[in-house]
Amino acid sequence: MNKPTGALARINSLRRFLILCIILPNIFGGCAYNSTDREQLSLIQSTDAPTAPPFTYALVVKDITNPYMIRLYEGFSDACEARGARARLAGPGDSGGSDQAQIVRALVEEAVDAIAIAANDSDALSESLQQAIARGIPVVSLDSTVRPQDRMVHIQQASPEIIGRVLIQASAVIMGQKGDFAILSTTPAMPNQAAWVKWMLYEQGAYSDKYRDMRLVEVAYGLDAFEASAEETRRLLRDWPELKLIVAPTVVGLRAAAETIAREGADVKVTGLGLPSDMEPHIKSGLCPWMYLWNPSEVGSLAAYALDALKRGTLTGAVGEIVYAGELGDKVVTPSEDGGAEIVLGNPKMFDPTNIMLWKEVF
Ligand code: RAM
Repeated sequence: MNKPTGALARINSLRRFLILCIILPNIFGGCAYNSTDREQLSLIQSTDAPTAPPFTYALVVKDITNPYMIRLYEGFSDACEARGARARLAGPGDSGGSDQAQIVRALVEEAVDAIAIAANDSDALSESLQQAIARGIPVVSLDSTVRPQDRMVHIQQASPEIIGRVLIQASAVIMGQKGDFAILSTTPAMPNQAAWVKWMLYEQGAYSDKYRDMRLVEVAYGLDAFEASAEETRRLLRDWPELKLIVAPTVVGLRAAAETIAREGADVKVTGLGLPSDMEPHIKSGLCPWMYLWNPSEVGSLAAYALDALKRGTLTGAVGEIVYAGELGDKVVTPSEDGGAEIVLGNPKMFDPTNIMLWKEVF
């Protein structure tokens, strides 16, 4: 074996010296420790690896003006801090979608350490996410999926099947299982919205007897933008004078529909996925008898813990793996309905007059 030289030799000789310091006092009552040793000790300290800069994890949201996305980031950044990493927020100024790929490419060039993304359009993102993966940058999707091959794992707020089917079941109860209703979504390409609408249509079709007196007049699209969603609501009220309910699986669309109906004084109800802090007046007035969601901050937090585990090599995203997620506890990777893998946060929560005053303070 080669004799150690240089810093390693000095480290070894100092180590022997320090061991003698421990042994000798028991024999000779003390240990000479002179300036040469101090220099050698400082040498060891100076050869210690400099403290590595913290990892930087980027969250690419659908639209930085969407309050739901800001709450995703709040949880994401808190969890990054808990893991000693830096958080970066990025995203288009609207949900038009085209800028997300450009933003991902810029983050790849910046060599961020990991990327989490809520997709506007999974097809449009594929090439840029493949560039990230090719550079060794771990990628997860959260809230809205990208293709399984473009991510290590998806962070799923709740089962898309449960969300879609529960929204139709709730719509049926609210409108007395008869009359005209419309769905107000965002865009046909948004992965989470498309999955929820698919399951809404499945529920209505699979149980056609139960819903035989309900007529779905349209699936309308408000782009996850308040004004566009409000305009779509006004158009639905004009085009379908017998409309009894609008169900909106988007926090922006649900708030826009509720506020537009209230302003127009129309006798139409709403339900869907909403932020309690947005919807409290409409829950209390009965315009929205009840609605559903999950805590977006927890979705963001779970994504950050997953990215950190991927970056540190304690997670690959394979089904069956367990990831530590702080206050959320340990979460398991399970198969997702798109053929990939996901980590599911939990089930949707229901918000109604009995609990809205509590939850509006939370998110
Ligand atoms: C909108 C977005 C988001 C969705 C929520 C419920 O803010 O479409 O992706 O999860 O609504």
